[in-house]
Amino acid sequence: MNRFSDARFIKSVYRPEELEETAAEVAFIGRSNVGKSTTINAICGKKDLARASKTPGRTRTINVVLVGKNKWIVDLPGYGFAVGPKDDWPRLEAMFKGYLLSRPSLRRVIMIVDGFTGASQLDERMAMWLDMNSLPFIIVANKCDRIASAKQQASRKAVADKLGRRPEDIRWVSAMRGLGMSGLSNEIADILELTQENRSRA
Ligand SMILES: Nc1nc2c(ncn2[C@@H]2O[C@H](COP(=O)(O)OP(=O)(O)OP(=O)(O)O)[C@@H](O)[C@H]2O)c(=O)[nH]1
Ligand SMILES: [Mg+2]
Repeated sequence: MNRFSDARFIKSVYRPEELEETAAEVAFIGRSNVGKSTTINAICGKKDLARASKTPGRTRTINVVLVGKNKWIVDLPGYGFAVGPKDDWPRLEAMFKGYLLSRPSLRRVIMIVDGFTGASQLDERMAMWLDMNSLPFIIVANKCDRIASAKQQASRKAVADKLGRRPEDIRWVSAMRGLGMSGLSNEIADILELTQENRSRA
């Protein structure tokens, strides 16, 4: 049974200081439009927990999904897309870096990259920043449904090379089509130590 079946959206905040302590949490980061919200929805098997949209830069707040007793999946704004007022990104960046640096119970950062267009320089910089700050992260390459099967291996290697990882360390998924999602869901449930008894209703 899906260990995320009781997941529900609980709140959006602008400031990390507004968040209480948790038992465990994971946070999703990645370029705007890469599929963070879609991936969270797919993991939880629900459609609208985290709002997904065609408009890049839609997620502007820290969004919290409760997935177990005092356990969260956190959806953060995407980086690398200038929308709204010109000076908006520094504010968003301060918010999300502030969040990442202030959570003792943050078990893992889930960094989503676009498997089709490849990892960007911004992704590379973010990976370096996470390493510099000793924040453990896993890399998920999404949108693999867009890649012809003959090109899968080369794409995988390109993403891994760019981010200084081995190809086998990258989780390759399509959140939209569900490919690779049960493995990723299980991995995240394990990271959060979710059990049936320990779901959000409990
Ligand atoms: N082909 C394909 N499209 C996808 C996949 N996952 C997400 N998308 C599409 O990509 C677009 C952006 O998805 P979101 O989940 O809103 O992306 P996000 O990373 O949350 O975006 P921001 O909140 O703006 O940072 C939507 O149109 C999705 O339908 C996938 O696996 N394959
Ligand atoms: Mg989003």
